[in-house]
Amino acid sequence: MPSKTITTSTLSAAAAAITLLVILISSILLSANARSLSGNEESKLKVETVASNLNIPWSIAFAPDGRIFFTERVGDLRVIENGTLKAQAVAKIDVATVGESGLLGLALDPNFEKNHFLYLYYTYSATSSSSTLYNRVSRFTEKQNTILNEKVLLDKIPAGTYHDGGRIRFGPDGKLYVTAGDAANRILAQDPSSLAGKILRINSDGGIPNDNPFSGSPVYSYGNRNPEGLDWDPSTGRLVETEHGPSGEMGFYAHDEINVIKPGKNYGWPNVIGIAHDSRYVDPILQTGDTTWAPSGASFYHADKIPDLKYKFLVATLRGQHLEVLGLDPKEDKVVSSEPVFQDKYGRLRDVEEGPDGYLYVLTSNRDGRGSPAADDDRILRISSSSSVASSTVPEFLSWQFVLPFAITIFVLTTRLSHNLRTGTCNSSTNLDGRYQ
Ligand SMILES: [Ca+2]
Repeated sequence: MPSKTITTSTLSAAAAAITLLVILISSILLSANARSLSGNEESKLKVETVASNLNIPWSIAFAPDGRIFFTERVGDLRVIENGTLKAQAVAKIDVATVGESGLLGLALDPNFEKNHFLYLYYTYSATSSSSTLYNRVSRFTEKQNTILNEKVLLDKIPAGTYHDGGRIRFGPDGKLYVTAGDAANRILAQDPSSLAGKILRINSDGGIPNDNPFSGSPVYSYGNRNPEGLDWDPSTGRLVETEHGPSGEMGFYAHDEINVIKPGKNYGWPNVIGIAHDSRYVDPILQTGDTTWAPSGASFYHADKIPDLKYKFLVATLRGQHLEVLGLDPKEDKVVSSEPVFQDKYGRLRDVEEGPDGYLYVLTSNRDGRGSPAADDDRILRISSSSSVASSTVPEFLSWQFVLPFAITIFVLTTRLSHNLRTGTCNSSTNLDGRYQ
């Protein structure tokens, strides 16, 4: 029978080795998972074309049954089913397509599986003979790749050749958020009675939520020049928005903005531009200075398929011709990292959305009159990870939150066990009675 001394030292050595091994393995795996975005992020991404020869795709949405709906600015709502783009449009909306206007935003109801409600944002002419344009948000019922029963939810949003906003997205609160541009009439952005130059918030039936910041009004924030993208940070719940800066107004250019949108706040346009340090207005958390991105659709990335992008805020840029990858501080409203990918590779980018498959879908906008379209433009691109390491994820049981307590527990137990063996006592909670005595 081995002596207590030999048993104790052998046990201690074995436990220490196990503890070290667990820490070592998890360190290796975690360091692989925690790669920073610095340098050559693009080489880790694989790009495939999902659909081509499109006409200015503007917004994309994923149905729970696997179908992918998207808008084309010329007025077509289209669908990809079983991986194939249907030649026939789901609907042809009678839109005004002057300059930046047309069929823009698209959202599916959070309860689409049951109610088949589909929401569109589009520009129309006030009358057939009028040059007055408006934008509106309407709800339709989708039925076997057609849409029926239009119900106008929000109407007479000022529209124009330029600055039509147009993104619509459901928030985690179940409300529908709408980005409205200033319609090139900048004074409207500061007018609380106008729907132009605002972030708007409505119920899914068009009603005004009781907790909106201005009673009876869909206005959620104001002083927004031409916002075209918004999403909610999964780690903090904050609403982050993209906004085009000036293109010659009052002699100013560029200064595109990323803003954290808070209810009832004034984001400055046209009284101030970029970061103004003026307490009357909320400053952007990022401005592009003299560089123009022309930021459009944007999404936070939630999935595990592309680990380097997890929780990053991704921005599709038009003039900038890249996808901007932004890291936001989880505690403060500030940007802590910024890296462009796909610079000049696919041209102008209109929207980026995460699919239910965990891949990213990016819409090009090279036929919008400002690009240099390739033969097969426009396209919908699917972004995945090119590296097998990057596409695998660290199992949850190897996360630090688990590993550290586990290692500490092993250490404490073995230390206590060694002590007990040396002193010949044993705590009943370690359940070792009879084994070593
Ligand atoms: Ca601003």
